[in-house]
Amino acid sequence: MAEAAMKKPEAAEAQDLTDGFHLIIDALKLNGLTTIYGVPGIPITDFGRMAQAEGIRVLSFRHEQNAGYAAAIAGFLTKKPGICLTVSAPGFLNGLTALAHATTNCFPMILISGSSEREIVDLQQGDYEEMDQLAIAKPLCKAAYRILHAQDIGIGVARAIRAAVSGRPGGVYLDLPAKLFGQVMDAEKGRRSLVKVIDAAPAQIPAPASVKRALDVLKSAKKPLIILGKGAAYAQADDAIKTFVEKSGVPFLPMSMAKGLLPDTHEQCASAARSFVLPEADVVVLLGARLNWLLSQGKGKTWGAASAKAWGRQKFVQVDISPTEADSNVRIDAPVVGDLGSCVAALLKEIGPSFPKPPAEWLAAVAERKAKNVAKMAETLAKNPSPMSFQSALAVVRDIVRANPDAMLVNEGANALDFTRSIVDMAKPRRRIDVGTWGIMGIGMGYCVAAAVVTGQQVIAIEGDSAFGFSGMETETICRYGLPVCIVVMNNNGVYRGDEKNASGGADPSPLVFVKDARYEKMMEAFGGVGVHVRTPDELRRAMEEAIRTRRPTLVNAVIDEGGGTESGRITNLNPTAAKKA
Ligand SMILES: Cc1ncc(C[n+]2csc(CCOP(=O)(O)OP(=O)(O)O)c2C)c(N)n1
Ligand SMILES: [Mg+2]
Repeated sequence: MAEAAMKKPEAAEAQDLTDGFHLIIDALKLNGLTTIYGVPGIPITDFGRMAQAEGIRVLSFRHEQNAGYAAAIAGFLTKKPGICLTVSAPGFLNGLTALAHATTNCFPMILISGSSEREIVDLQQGDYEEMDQLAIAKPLCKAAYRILHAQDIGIGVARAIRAAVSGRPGGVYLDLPAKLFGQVMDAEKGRRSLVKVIDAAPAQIPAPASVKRALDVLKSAKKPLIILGKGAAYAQADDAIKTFVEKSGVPFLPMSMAKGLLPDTHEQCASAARSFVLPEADVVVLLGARLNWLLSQGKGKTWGAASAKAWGRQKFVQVDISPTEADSNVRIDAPVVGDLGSCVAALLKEIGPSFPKPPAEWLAAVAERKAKNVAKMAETLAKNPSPMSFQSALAVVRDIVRANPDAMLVNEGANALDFTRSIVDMAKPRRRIDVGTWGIMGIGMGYCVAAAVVTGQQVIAIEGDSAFGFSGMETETICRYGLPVCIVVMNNNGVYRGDEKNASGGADPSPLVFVKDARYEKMMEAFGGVGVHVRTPDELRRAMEEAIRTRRPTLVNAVIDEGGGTESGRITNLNPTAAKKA
């Protein structure tokens, strides 16, 4: 009954009219976009209600940034744009970080924001939540559009979808002024104005000559290496990628969100020998991985060069959807431009059964280094110190993830991130989602909600205590929707570590430390979820097993040695230091 009342105004029904509200809903549904992540308010409150009434899943968050991160990662997981819905000015701005994050990470997302009266905003006459949102969004996304008239909704939504998913995916901004929602038009004309987007992300086939060149370069290698990036994970070409890597016999390194494309336990996986294979390799095949800071821009000591800006001696094959990615940092000897799936299919077709395997000495050297590092790590993992170390806690998480290979793993923090990435093996593609290109804190709870909603799987979130704080209020959202999320807060009392002192000797704590022994688990209890405080690996194991068995929203507050972390985790070297001599 309430549904019918919300559907359409009586009068409009009688005259067979439709309105902006319903045209937007119909346009989204027509294109299979059936989940919205957002925060309600003027001018989109009714829109959210009506969308829910019309069968769209509308997930309300406590802060737009978290809704935006949810939309962004939903885009990564589904190859359809994730939809975030925000109110004007402040809500829009809160969502904007996530839109920029989506663009930087090449995730398809559409930020739909209500906006205030154009004529008042443009004359700067002080409207409610006045802001020229389109202009502000533009530099932070792949494309930005505004729809002024109901008859343009079909085309506007279609353009937004195409821009988000075609070519290199990214964030798109769609500005919907308040007046648009209420506009009416003939229902039949409205229906005909809608556009079902055909082939939104068309295959982009690589040039045959580029494929041949790439394989020639690879064939010439004495010490080849394949690096899998999250572009390879995004492509959902898992079988082809696995076959290519296995047929080539080349050791591979997964970037963190590409972990699981091939299992981390695969014999060709060189993760445990990363610092050996990067400087030693002579030919590197980049599959959907960019040579950004995460790979030291392809140069410097990481790659065996003499100094920070110098190039190593590697030759690079780069497979990427964007033609301008090649030569962005160092020379690319064989660029292969196309969508990852088509490129790998083309490489596979050409590779043939007689393709030479990498020299045995190289494989043996990688295997030897790997074995040494794995043995060293096993020693650390076997220890059982009190309080727990990151490693002794994560040894438990590793076992739990191994036993639940379909579970989604969300991960953020500094030490909490770096240790998890290296200790917790992934067995399947797109199960690990993390801070991405920016090393951004705050993605945690938004990612948890989207991961649970999109996959229906158990979600395990390994969170630094600082990282968790950025989105912790969404524990209410997780409880409200009853999502199977188990959050483990690696509680070391602060950012990087919890034992730092105020150098002035004053009463304020160091900028890096928090309230000692904070009881984060009570946040989950406050909303009806399960909170557990654990001090030992056994307690942690029991709490996680119980969370997974019951699928109840759970927060495990894991007490970790406050002196066990290092500044910025693995990227201490990126902190600026003064050049002056001591
Ligand atoms: C949005 C954002 N703000 C700030 C930072 C800087 N930063 C990097 S890691 C981090 C928190 C690290 O502490 P925690 O999450 O507790 O991890 P730990 O190293 O203690 O395990 C912060 C604030 C960031 N990366 N992103
Ligand atoms: Mg911490």
